[in-house]
Amino acid sequence: MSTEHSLAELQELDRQHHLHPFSDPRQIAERGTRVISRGEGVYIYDTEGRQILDAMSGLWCVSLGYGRRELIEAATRQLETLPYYNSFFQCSHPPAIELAALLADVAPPGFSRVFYTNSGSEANDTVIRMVRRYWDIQGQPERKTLISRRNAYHGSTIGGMSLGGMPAQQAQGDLPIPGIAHIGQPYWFEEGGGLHPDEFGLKVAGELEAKILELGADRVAAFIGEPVQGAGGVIIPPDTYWPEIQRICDQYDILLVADEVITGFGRLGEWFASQHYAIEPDLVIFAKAVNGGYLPLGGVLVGDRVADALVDGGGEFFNGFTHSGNPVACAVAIAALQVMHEEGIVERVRERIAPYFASRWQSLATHPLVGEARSVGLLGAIELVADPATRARFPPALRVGETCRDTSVDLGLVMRHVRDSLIVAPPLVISEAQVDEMVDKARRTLDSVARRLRPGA
Ligand code: PXG
Repeated sequence: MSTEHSLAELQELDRQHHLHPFSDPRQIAERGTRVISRGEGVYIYDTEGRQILDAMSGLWCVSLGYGRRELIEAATRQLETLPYYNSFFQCSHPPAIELAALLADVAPPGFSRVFYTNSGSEANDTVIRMVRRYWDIQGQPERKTLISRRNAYHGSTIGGMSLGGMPAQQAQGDLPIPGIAHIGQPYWFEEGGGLHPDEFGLKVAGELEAKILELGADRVAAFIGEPVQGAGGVIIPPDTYWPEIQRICDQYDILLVADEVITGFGRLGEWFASQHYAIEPDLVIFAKAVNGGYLPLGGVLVGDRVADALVDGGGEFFNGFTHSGNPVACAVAIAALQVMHEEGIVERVRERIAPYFASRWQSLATHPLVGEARSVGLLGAIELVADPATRARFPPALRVGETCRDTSVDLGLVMRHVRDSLIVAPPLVISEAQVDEMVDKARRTLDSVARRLRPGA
């Protein structure tokens, strides 16, 4: 159908009939949507055939690039064999079973079971109910509260967004729901002031202990965090942060939930970022790159402590979705894991491409618009500032981050902006030459915006 319409017609139909997630309809009406019609490798193409390097892997998910034959063929085969069956009421099917076993193989030690959802949001909602169920089974039903963080993102369902920590988003729909508390975030560049990053890491981790003591440890069910906050702006915690969070969770017997929707499946050069940061979570949330982002699939890796309780003492857990463990989505995930094993994708990220990306990305740090360039694995951020020496920001009305984002797309590079920072999460299969292209386009973006901000300079 899309081939029958010109770009202008598609944009008009989009405006008339399609309500978009996280988009201002007035902006869409004024500027039209960017209509992407094809993808190949790390590149996407718009309806006019223009090639754009997708340094966001779609929305952090197309980790193996577009057009992978193995994934397409796995989906096709499964559609022909069994496009749908469910896993409710003692039913199962080979793709969900085989994928569960493969996930147990790559999961951190102590994980042998998985609960499937279609998305990260549903997985977070599942976790809220699962940790409360766990404490019910333990005879501690008053342990209800989950502690999360400001500027976290855990999805956009009522539960996911309640766990999230973005006040403007939560104001829509009267969130958070009861039983969710928030502490600060380990965002040194924005909030660290004059503290050394290590000191700052300990300080914000200490807020967890203070919150537990305020609420009473016997009322706290779990702490949840993204190992690296993604949508919040690729916030890379100081080295001291996670060890201290782990210590506090252990001391007060609080379940630790790692939301690895963005960081899972090789993004940091380990299968999971929990391994990179030596976090020992009780539950791991995943989605996105589990099947290269080709079809909706998410879930919760359930550590043995919680899984054993659910299995041995729980009876029926009233939670699940029509498409929990959809066979086609699972078949593509099996193919994606096979590609990752065969091509050594995780090792390639850790040993080759992440170090190369880090050095090239760091070269942007001296640009006059840049206050900090940071990266971990294949996640990168740059902080846009009016004065690198004082970290002073531009006036928000100038919308410098958004201008940079728009300019970069015009130059053939998808970056995302979060307020006045720019972030990237390129496909794990990106080559060195494509990293060069990405960083060169990012630099040209900064040059172009700097010229507009300071015409005389
Ligand atoms: N947890 C984390 C850490 C996420 O990043 C979700 C949960 C929710 O997953 P689903 O599959 O329900 O979307 C996410 C999703 C962005 C952006 O622009 C980030 C996400 C989704 C859409 C846009 O940064 N993250």
